[in-house]
Amino acid sequence: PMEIAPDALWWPGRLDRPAQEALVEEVREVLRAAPLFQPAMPRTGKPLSVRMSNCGPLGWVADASGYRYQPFHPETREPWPPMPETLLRLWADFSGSAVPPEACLVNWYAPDARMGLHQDRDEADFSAPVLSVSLGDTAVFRIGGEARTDSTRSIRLESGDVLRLGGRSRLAFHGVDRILPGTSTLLGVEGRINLTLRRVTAP
Ligand code: MD3
Ligand code: FE
Repeated sequence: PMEIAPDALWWPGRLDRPAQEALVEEVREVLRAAPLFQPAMPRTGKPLSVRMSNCGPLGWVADASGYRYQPFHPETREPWPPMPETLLRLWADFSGSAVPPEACLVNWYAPDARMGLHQDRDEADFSAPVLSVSLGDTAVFRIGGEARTDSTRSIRLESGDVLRLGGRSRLAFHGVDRILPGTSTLLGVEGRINLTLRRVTAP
């Protein structure tokens, strides 16, 4: 892998096309049980452009009352569907963590969606890495340091890429500047899916 920031490892094209297709099928099954919802900014209630869902015991949600992890879908109130075996295996292969992931956030980017520069701080355990898998259209991804003003570098995350954010990169600022529509045929529509697998609770 390539180290794109201290302790941030990037495996470009790590999943071949059949593996990507199998993952997309599993994501579709997750989304049948737990439909995409539109998260909103705390306080203002301004909608984020990325739509989301989750699988696993806990899921990340965002609404006017705040950002948090909870065990059920914010609209259906149903428990999140189980984490597919394929994702558990990916975590075992890439995370370097001996314990299973507790949450998989599914992010859906329409061609015009983006994600502003932010830190992931809603987890009670920063010792475990975050594992990201990209599917569909390419994203222009930006990563900096632990201060918002630190310099950033940007890379193009393509379908099948795997990224592990651990150690010194776990609290790095990062975001998605834009999607490059039409760069992948995987999903049959323009847009991108990103999966992030995480530990959430204190060790
Ligand atoms: C760096 N997702 O869900 S994945 C997120 O492409 C998020 O959907 C982006 O940022 C996406 O919070 C980026 C790569 C990623 C994920 C988590 C990180 C980079 C990270 C956590 C810490 C540092
Ligand atoms: Fe993030």
